[in-house]
Amino acid sequence: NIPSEQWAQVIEKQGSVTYKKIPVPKPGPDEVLVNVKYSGVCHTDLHALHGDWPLDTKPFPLVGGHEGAGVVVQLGELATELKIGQKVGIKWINGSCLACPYCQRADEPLCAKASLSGYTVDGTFQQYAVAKAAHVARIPDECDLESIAPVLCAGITVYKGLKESGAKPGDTIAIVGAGGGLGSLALQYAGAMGLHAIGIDGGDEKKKLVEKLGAQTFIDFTKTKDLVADVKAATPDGLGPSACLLLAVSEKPFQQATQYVRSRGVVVCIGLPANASISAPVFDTVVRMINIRGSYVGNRADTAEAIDFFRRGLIQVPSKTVGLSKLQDVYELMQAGKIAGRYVVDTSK
Ligand code: 8ID
Ligand code: ZN
Ligand code: ZN
Repeated sequence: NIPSEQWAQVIEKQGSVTYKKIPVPKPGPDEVLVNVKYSGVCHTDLHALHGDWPLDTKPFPLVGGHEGAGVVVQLGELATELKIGQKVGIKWINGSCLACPYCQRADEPLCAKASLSGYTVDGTFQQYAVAKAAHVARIPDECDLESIAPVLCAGITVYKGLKESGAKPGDTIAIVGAGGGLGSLALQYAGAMGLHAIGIDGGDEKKKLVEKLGAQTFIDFTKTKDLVADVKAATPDGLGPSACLLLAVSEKPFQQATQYVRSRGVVVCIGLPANASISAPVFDTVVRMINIRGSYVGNRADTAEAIDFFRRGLIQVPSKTVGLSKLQDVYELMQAGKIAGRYVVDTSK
């Protein structure tokens, strides 16, 4: 009983979405059709809406969304490893070639042929979406689809970023953009991994959330007179955090992090502000042995691990749910920087 039409939020022109009925897509042989119940709204969806990245989307109409949690309702003939009714997630990496040198080493986010949900293929802001069977996230039956949705991009990405940071239990890590979607999950993954977190963001609502999620210190970037000194002072020995996760959608913190991270520290770039660069003095980078690196979502094993942290009850996602029909309102709040945590949309409303 798969309908032929469904509700979706469609980008027909840059900058706005239209809530309308569109045909239900059909899965190819190596794909599944997923009845998306809930989808998180990631800041990446806003970048897609505005077209502010140096990467083309598919031609419009485009359905955004890549934190979709739902159940399998139809299997392509080769998708024998999944079952009808099974809980799955559609993540940013919708599919990859599985054959190139990166895919062979399970670095599938680096695959030049990777398809991206809600960007190069239609995503999860619709009731029925298609994804490659090999790539859909396997969600254990006991997990609640509404609360796990944000794990499917935000959770995987920050979990991977924390692994890339090399931080060890007992280390202090700075989380920049700590009150946003990725940030609020980063605080909890960091806590579950035995790290101390310094949360950096702006405003009292984000301060409250960041402290509730276990940060040892909150630093308000809109109020501090010397952010670099404040971050260093927040570490027990005053030498600065061992690592920093940059999740903010703004260039300035990318320049600051190399100054407050401790010597031999790791600066992990994850946020993707439009037209931004990162630069650091060569002298300091050399004599303080600073590492600057990027981290991009996660592979299928990172996905399974990030989901397992959630299954074990270690990750509570601070989210608000509204109907899919209200997506434009969510985008406006996000644009204004007013979202503490994550918004999730319910595709049935
Ligand atoms: O794989 C990846 N690398 C990946 C995966 C998913 C998302 C990258 N991203 C990118 C998104 O495209 C976006 O550019 O990460 C960025 C953050 O996504 P998000 O967490 O979904 O965005 P948000 O909920 O709007 O949170 C951003 C937070 O940054 C704060 C804001 O106040 C907000 O809470 N922030 C800003 I803007 N400037 C700041 C600053 N100077 C700042 N926090 C501290 N200092
Ligand atoms: Zn995302
Ligand atoms: Zn590949």
